[in-house]
Amino acid sequence: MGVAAFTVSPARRLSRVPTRDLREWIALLEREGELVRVGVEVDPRLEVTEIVDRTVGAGGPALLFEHPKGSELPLLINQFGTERRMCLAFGVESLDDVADRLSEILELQPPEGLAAKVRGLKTLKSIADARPRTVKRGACHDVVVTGDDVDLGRLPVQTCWPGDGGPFITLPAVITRDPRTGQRNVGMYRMQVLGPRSTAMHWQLHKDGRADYLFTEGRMEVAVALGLDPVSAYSASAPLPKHIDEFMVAGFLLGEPLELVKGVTVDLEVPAHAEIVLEGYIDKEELATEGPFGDHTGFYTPAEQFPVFNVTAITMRRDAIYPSIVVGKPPQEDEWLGKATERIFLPAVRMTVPEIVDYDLPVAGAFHNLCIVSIKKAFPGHARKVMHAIWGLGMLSLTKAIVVVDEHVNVHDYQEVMFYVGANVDPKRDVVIAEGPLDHLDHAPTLQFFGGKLGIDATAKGPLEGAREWPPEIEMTAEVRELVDRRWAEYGIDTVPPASVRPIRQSSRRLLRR
Ligand SMILES: Cc1cc2nc3c(=O)[nH]c(=O)nc-3n(C[C@H](O)[C@H](O)[C@H](O)COP(=O)(O)O)c2cc1C
Ligand SMILES: [Mn+2]
Repeated sequence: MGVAAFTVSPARRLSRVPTRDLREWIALLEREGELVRVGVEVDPRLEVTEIVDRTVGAGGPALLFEHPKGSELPLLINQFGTERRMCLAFGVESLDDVADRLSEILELQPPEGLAAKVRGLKTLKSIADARPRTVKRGACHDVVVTGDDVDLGRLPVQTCWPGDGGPFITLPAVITRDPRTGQRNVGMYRMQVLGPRSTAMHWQLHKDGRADYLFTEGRMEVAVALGLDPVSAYSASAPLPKHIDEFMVAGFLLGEPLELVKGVTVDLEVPAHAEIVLEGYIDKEELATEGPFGDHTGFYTPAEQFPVFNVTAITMRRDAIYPSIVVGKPPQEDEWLGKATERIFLPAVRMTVPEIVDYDLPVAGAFHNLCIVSIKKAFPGHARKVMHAIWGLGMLSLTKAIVVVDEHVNVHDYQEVMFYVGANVDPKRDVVIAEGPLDHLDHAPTLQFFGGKLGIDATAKGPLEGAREWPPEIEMTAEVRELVDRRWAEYGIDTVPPASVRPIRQSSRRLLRR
């Protein structure tokens, strides 16, 4: 990013300031009619999952279980389960507004005129102000339990699915440091509770936390924050490049720096406002069997060896609230965390591959199984170029299948995409089979981590790609559509609503939807 370059686009106003901690967030959800308190005792073993599964499926509210069986701490779940709540979390009208804020930074251009210069400086300041701030005291240290008094059994940790290997902490922000550079990483990696003072640490093969672990000799310190403001919690799940501190991005998205405090038994900083913090260490050679776990793939991930996290301290706010999430057969609550990432990262994807117009990672494809991408096609083989770019781009490199369509196709309309896959594809000419890295959790490939990739070029083809003359698509003229719009009432056909005047390309979309 060039420091000398400034943005010229107007600074996008957030519709409201995002909330600063979990309690403010719960209060906001409650004011917005987006939260239900469940007063009766409910078992975090399976029962919570079944309730949440039904609630998520119905587009229902966040749930605060005030009396989870066997624990004093209330359990918050489904805080992210709808698009509206995800937007409330970021304080925006639409998730694309968050992307717009990021693209202001990514697309920094030399300013023209004073107003643009001032806006550019504001943008730069917002980056400078995003770095976390260390403070002396944090509410997360209201209660401190160390050594043998540590008992993870006090937390209402869910056993989510009947075949799970045990209870799993499912919504943690795991904080580590790169031993070579000291740079912080924050990742969301589930943690199976193995005993009162130990858990497994499920950082998968391609993740930054795992890289920090692999670079460490001997013992590494780890801190885990539970119960953050929703933007910071989201940031732990964001697929950022390794050298970028997730808490810095959270600060940028929040519009003010995150406040961190030094841990009580580790030399790591944790968010001062966290409801609960687990501190401890991982010894390089100490592994344990993790899983099985009912995963976001919709299948049980089989047991595998992962490092053991030994807990040296639990610190909490007074009356701490424990956050949880259930993953499983999609759609689940994590659908909207994934969609937020899809929207927020579009500008970054387009910075590297500017011919990309839009993309969609279908929830049913568990995000890594399928990517639909629309492009401004400019030359023969362009769709293939974009496929290979995606297979080389950050975490998108794990994508198994890619469908490429022309720019006018709405990638979020799967019916429309199917139409072009059917109509525009000669399987012999337009299908690419490649190989590459695959998601850690993908059970289908012959080998774990590595296997086949599928690319489908559903763009219109030209003669240089071996196609015959491409026929025109059927469209009604704008004049006749306007005429029919005008005269609609005269026809007396009440049951079918008249089409408003649409851009040419969208008329076929409407027909397809029927
Ligand atoms: C609810 C939820 C649970 C997740 N669980 C895991 C997990 O157990 N292991 C893992 O490697 N990634 C998991 N992820 C994905 C990571 O959080 C994501 O890849 C993130 O970018 C990792 O951070 P990193 O890029 O700094 O490694 C999960 C994501 C969500 C939303
Ligand atoms: Mn990271």
